[in-house]
Amino acid sequence: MEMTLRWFGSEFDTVTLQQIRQIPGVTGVITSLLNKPPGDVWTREEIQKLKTEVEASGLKISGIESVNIHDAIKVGSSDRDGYIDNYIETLENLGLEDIHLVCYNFMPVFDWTRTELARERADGSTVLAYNQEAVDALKPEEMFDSIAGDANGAILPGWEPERMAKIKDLFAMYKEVDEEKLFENLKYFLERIMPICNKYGIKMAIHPDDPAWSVFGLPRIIINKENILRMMKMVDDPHNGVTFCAGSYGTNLANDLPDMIRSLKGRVHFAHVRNLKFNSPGDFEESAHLSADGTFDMYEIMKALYETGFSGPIRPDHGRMIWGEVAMPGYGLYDRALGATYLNGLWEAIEKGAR
Ligand code: CS2
Ligand code: MN
Repeated sequence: MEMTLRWFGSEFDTVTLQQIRQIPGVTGVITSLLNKPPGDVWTREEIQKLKTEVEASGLKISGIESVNIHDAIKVGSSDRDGYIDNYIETLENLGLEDIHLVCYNFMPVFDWTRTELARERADGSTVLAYNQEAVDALKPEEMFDSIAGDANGAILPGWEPERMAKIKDLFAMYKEVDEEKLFENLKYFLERIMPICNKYGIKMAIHPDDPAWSVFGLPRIIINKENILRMMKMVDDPHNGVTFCAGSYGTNLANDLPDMIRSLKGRVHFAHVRNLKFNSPGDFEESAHLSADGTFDMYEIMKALYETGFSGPIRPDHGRMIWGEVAMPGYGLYDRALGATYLNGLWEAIEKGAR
């Protein structure tokens, strides 16, 4: 595996490439052109510029998170082919720039959903948290306002104000889309992009829906073992793979995370490894990465990755806000650096123990 950190680009991130470079064992970043609206082509020049900047710091681009999918593709509307053509062009430009991993998601309207961005814990750190009763009490259009105030001024990826302003239209677009339709539209998209992925060796890594169930009545499909195996089978190409995000699949306690990793052998192209602490099945918070601080056995998760021969990029996911840092919620430097170091330690022990 290759230890990485997510980096949003110098214009948007409070964390610098130089800081990331000093985290022991981190050799690459997972990045994006954050200001590109879904559906636009990423030009070679733009990608080159990003790459030059990252490489000048001594790091590499280990993958893109995310090239977002336009809603027309998810809904399957009549104009989807033009957007897929643009996506293919972006993939080609990434391939030509020697970038071979693309993370994306197929979540309708909302990307990840949390009800608090700064829940205070006993040690004074703050974390992102989710409470089902709080969601049930909100209308979708209130969701954005209810969390935006806690974002430390950052624009949250997936929650861009321009998109949220059109939230009612977005909901209307998805009215006729149920789970079956979403699967069909995903299949259509993947079948169209697989030739370019094969040509350039680009691994597509779908990110699970977070939380892993339907919110506000919207269909969600990338939520459990059954559905993800169905997806792997429906487009049975090694370039059609997954981002195994422990914190997202883990929102549903019925998901056995190490077992899911084992069942996806060879198709896990990217891993997000983080922990959650459940206070009840409908209430969880994003704890420190350490097993002892949360509900998951992080050793077993890393061991399943190791034993299935996982060799792709891995990154700590959302961290707590600690030591007075002000940053995009979940994406400060300090706790993610601790997470990377912890995950590296687990990996070293597993690797040496296996000899
Ligand atoms: C990420 C997702 O910050 C996060 O919660 O895990 O937003 C993720 O980047 C996207 O869903 C991937 O397309
Ligand atoms: Mn994730």
